[in-house]
This record gives sequence, structure tokens and C-alpha cells, in this order.
Amino acid sequence: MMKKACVLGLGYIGLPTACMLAAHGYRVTGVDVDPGIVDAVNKGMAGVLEPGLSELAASSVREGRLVAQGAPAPADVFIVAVPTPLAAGKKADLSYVKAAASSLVPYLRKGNLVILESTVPPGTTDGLFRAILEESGLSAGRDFFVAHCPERVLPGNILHELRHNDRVIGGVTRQAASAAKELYSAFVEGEIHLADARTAEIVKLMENTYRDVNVALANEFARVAEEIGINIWEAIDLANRHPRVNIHRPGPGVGGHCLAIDPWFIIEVAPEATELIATARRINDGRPAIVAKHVLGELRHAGVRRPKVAVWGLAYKGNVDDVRESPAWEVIRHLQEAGAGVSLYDPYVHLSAVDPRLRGTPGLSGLRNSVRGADCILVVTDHDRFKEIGPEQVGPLMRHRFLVDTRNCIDHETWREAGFVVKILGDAQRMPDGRPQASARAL
Ligand code: SAJ
Repeated sequence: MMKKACVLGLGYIGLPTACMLAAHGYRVTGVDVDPGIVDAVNKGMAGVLEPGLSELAASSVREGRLVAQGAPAPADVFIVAVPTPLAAGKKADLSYVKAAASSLVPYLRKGNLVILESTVPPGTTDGLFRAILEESGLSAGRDFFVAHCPERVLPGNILHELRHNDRVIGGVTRQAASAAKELYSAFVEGEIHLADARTAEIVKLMENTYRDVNVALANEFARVAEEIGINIWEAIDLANRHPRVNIHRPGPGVGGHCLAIDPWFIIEVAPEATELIATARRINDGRPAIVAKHVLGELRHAGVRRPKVAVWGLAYKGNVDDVRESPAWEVIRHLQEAGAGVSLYDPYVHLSAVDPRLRGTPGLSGLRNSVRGADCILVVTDHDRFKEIGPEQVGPLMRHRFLVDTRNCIDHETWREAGFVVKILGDAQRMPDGRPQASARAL
């Protein structure tokens, strides 16, 4: 008989996972508390922009292997993939995890496997999560299995990575880990490593913290570069020729639902032992203010009054539509607080005009409207589509021709040739007029 899986949370991780299971022999019930998402999935539509996902969701629904609804259904396996945002005081908000676990209780049967995929502070799976499930009267380890299997996929490449990445599975018991391994073996081609639940929880947090701390280092290097008059992008490129060095890329800050949040889950459980992690967070959170200061300083220096800045990119990174924790929100806030006019263009993001997140921001414009009367284009996100825009398309609509690139992702020469003053974050070799700085040090 076909095995049944019930996936709670049909977001960036839950929906692709549900589709993968549906494509590999499971009959899947997808559950979401948002009726709009349930409706969209049942119509075969994916609410998130992710290569290949819409097609996979559509075929799973059409062939009756995936159905979405508002409440769980009996199953052999339950997977919880709900958000764990940051609450006040930078502590994990586990309310969605608690609600999902509670909603499962009436459906739990002997022999079931329950997997928590959401990223959580160490101790959650074997603590709070297990305790809620045991309200069923069944005992974890004896009657049913509980495991933590954190997702590790990169937004923008989710389906590929779901299949090919290694997975770490932390069982509350050994048997739970083995049962979860069997489930994921249905579609995972990477290696599956078994551990205890607490280790799997911290492994996930360490991965993202590693990246966050390294981005902070790159951001600090970028500031040093500006102080001593060099181009950080060139310097990083050269340093990374060393076989054991991999310096990350500086930028306008760190966003998304992972890097900006997960380090706090480690700080939460060991506040006295996490000095470096906390400093890295502070450095990355400080980037949007630095970007705004650079832009406004540049325009003031050039005598521009009442500046108007066209912010390009609201998504937290290139080629995705995800705006969660994007540094762009803070960049916009700092610009507006300093009295600048701001317009906003992001061809990848489709937020309705009434989205509460847009309140207090200028709202999204089309390309031409974003630059009309603007003094400066500020590239916050490295979307590929920005690289296709030529200066001749936008220059004539602008009041002044400044471009500040926080990602070093634009063809600067072309823009300079078109009369733009191009400034790259972390590049002090270029004066505002594009000439190499006299003090650039020779060897
Ligand atoms: N960023 C930089 N410089 C860099 C790298 C990233 O400024 O050198 C910025 C990005 O622009 C973005 C943020 O950091 O704002 C995060 O982007 P990302 O591409 O590093 O990561 P995410 O958040 O999209 O996905 C990460 C991944 N984790 C790791 O690579 C260790 C992914 O594998 C995880 O599954 C995901 O977090 C998650 O869900 O935890």
C-alpha cells in the first residue's frame, strides 16, 4: 500500500518537500493555516518563485498525489516545516512549531514518525516538541518516533539541493533516526548522516552562523579598504587564490530567513560563550546604515539638494522573490529618515500594494517610474535582470546620474561611459568621477 505523508507548512521548504515525496511514492497531504496557500496549491500553483517548483506542484496535484487542506490528516509520517522567526529579545518564536505539534496530537498513532524540519534552538526537538506530541498519551521512543532533520537548501536552487545535498538527521532515539533516514532516502541522493537530535539542531545553526560571521569579516574588510584606499573586490579575489582561503562577499547587509536569525538561536542557549557570533550580527546589521550614509554623503558632496534615490532590489539576495529580513528595508528606512525621497524597483518581487510590509515604504514602481527625477540609482540586490538594463534606458529620465553598487554586480565601465558617476561599496580606488584615486598605493 502507498505510504502516506502529511507535511505541515507549505512554504519555501514544506511545499518542495511535499512535492518531492509525492513524486517518490508517497500520497501527501499538505497542510497550511493560510487558506490562500491551500487554495493555490490545490490549483497546482506554487506561491514561491523557485525553478521547477510550479511544474512539480502542478503535476503532483493533477495526478492526485498531493492535496492541500487546512488541518492534518492521518498518515505514516508527519513533517513539520513551519517558520521559526525571531521574537522580541532576539529569542526564537516557537509559536508556529507549538501550534503545528498540537494540531498533530489527535492524529498520532503507534508506529508514526514525526519529523521537525524547522530550524530551532538546541534542545527543542527532544524537549518542547516531544512533550507536546506526548500529550497524545503515546510515548516517543516506545510508541512513535521523533527526529529533527533540518533543511539545508539554498533558495533559488531548492529542488536541486533537496535531491543532491547531504542530510543530517538527529533522532530522539536511534530507531527514530533510522526511520527518518528511510524516508529521506526516497529522494535524497546525497549522503544521509545520523546523529542525536541536539547535535543535528546545532549543526544546522553552525552552518548559517559560519556564513554570517564570514560575511561580517568581508564587510569589515570592505570598511578597511575604504579607509586605506583600495578596492576590496580585487583584494578578496586575490586572497581567495590561496588554497585555504574563502573570503565571502561584502554587501549591504545580511538578509533572508536564515543567516540573520539562526545565530541568535545559538546566542540564546549560550549567551556567555558567543562573543564573536554576537559581534558579527552587529556588524552585518549595521551595514544598511553605512550604505545610506555613503549614498547621501556622495550626493551631498556633489551639491545635490533634496536627493531622490531609486533603490533597485528589495529581495534579500539576487534572483529570488523573498523579502524576509532583507537589508533593503533598513536601507530605505535610513534614507527616508535622513529626508531623502525614495523609489523602489524590484522586478522579481510581487507584493500587493496593501501588503503590510510595504507600509511606510514608497511601494514598488516599474523601472521607468523608479528613476524618473531620481539623482541616484542604488543597487541593493544582485538580480541578473539589473545587468540587462542599459544606462541609456534610464539616464535621460534622471535628474542626476549617480549609481551606487553595493554588490559589485553592474558593468561599471558602460555606465561610466554614459556619464554616470559610479561608486562601488568597498572600492576606494575610484573617486566619484571614476578616475583612479591618486593615493592608490603602488607596490
Ligand atoms: N551574503 C553576503 N555575502 C556573501 C554571502 C551572502 O552578503 O558572501 C548575504 C546575501 O546577500 C543574503 C544573505 O547573506 O542577504 C544570505 O544569503 P545566502 O545565499 O548566504 O543564504 P540563504 O539565507 O539564502 O540560505 C542559507 C544557506 N546556508 C548556507 O549556505 C550555510 C542554505 O543552505 C540554508 O538552507 C538556508 O540558509 C536556510 O534555510 O537555513
